[in-house]
Amino acid sequence: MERSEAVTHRCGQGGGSRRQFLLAPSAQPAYAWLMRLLTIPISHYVEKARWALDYAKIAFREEGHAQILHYRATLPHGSRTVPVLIDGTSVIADSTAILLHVDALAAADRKLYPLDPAQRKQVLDWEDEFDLRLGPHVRRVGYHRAFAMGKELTEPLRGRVPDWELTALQAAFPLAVALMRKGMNINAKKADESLLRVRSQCDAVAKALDGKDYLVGDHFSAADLTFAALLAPVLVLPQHPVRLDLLQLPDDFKALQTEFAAHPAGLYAQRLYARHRQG
Ligand SMILES: N[C@@H](CCC(=O)N[C@@H](CS)C(=O)NCC(=O)O)C(=O)O
Repeated sequence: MERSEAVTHRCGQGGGSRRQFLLAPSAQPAYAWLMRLLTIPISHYVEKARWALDYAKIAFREEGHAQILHYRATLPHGSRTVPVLIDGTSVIADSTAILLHVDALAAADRKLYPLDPAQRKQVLDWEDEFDLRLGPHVRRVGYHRAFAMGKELTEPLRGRVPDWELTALQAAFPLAVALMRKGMNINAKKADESLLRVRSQCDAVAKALDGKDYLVGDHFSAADLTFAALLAPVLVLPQHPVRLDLLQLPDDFKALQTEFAAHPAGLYAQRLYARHRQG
């Protein structure tokens, strides 16, 4: 009889907030496989997972999907959100759980979590903080301003999602925007509130860095990676594998980019991309 292998990853171990993820077994047979990463290519949580896999030099296949249509790929694996990593029989449906999984496989010089328990806790605490208090606000501000681009916003998906999904998303763009506005509570008032939250997170990071290169200890860690990946949508960085064309962006989005690119925390994120985002 086939055993139903439910794996639980605890995230934020030792940290203030605790999140648990029950991982459903995959239907994929357990023989030589390439890991699969189910994505919405422009998602910043996806970029966090993708960067960690690239940094660990782990081969994987990205299976990109258009927003909303991604449910066809993720719901059978028990997740509404991307990224979802499928590694043999394990399905890992959360970016922090993915980073922990990847880290366990990474070579010693490519680890993103320190071995020292106190430093490890600090890294996980920062990561939780960014996941919960930075990512959703960057997304809300970014989408609110980028929606004005209309269908152009979907162009970075070309070649990264099935053609029919892009065609469908573009054909139903106003409906998709309405659903996303509702699902993520995106409106002018909320976007303004989120902008204040992004600013205060950036100020807190700049204060914590206090001239240092990295948030915890002397090494690049999951804390640094998470901050840079989750702020990246408003920075529009040249090293980002999936980015919007800055010239095409609405003026109020360009203003966002100008503001955060010049912020000390934005400069730190840009340094992290330049130094550590080769893959
Ligand atoms: N806690 C999750 C959050 C991931 C997340 O919010 N993903 C968004 C894309 S940026 C998503 O899939 N949203 C689709 C939905 O909620 O329906 C993680 O860290 O992986």
